[in-house]
Amino acid sequence: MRTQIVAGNWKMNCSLDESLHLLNELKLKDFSKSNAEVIIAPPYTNLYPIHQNLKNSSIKISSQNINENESGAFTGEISPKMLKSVGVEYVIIGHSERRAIYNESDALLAKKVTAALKHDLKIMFCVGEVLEQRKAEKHFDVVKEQLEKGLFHISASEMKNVVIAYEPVWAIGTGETASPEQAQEIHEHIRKVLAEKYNQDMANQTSILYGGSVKPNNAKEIFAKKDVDGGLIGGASLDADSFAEIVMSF
Ligand code: G2H
Repeated sequence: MRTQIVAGNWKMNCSLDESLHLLNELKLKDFSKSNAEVIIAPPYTNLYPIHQNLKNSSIKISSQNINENESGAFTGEISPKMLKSVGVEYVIIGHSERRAIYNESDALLAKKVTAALKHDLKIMFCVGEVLEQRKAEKHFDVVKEQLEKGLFHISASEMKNVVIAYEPVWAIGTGETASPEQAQEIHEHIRKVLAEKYNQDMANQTSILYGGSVKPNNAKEIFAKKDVDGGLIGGASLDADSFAEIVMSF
């Protein structure tokens, strides 16, 4: 059976005090009632204090980004080794905001994937089409190309450390959500692409998350689809009750 995951992407929100407050609220929730693995991705500045405050909790920590280099003159950047040293287990790579606002190319994302794996960091690799591509019915091709160019240079055994997050850009932070059927259709496509590149076993074992305006009132029906293995949650992850309700949808 695949690992079910609910990950909260806090984006550029929460000062240190606010992060610790949110964390304390999350720690009061009984996530053992859910089958999902719970991950939070706070901003860089709050990773270490959160790690320190997470002792004895099953919640795992992710960063929202990573630099592809080992070390050196890269002002403002954070290396894989630094992330590892503050207790980070996962990294988000290829979020559409990084692709669009910071012009992160498929080639750069491929380097980030290699760097993360080299340092034993697990990856949540994001793919997803923009509205024009969806309207032109190019979404299947777009997602396949993003996987081929950013991820498929790694081996089948390395894929065990990768989770894929499908996030249609038109549904991110907009209140628009893909319907459960739209999510299922493209998740099934992603699994087929994985099987063609690697093998069916690998495809069956890979968790594929949905992201894009997941809220407590729509999580259950999206997560009920057979190829949807969880969610990458933005806005709703900033409220402990909402996030916990989404986690409990499993
Ligand atoms: C998509 C998602 C989290 P939101 O970016 O990755 O954000 O749930 O706010 O649409």
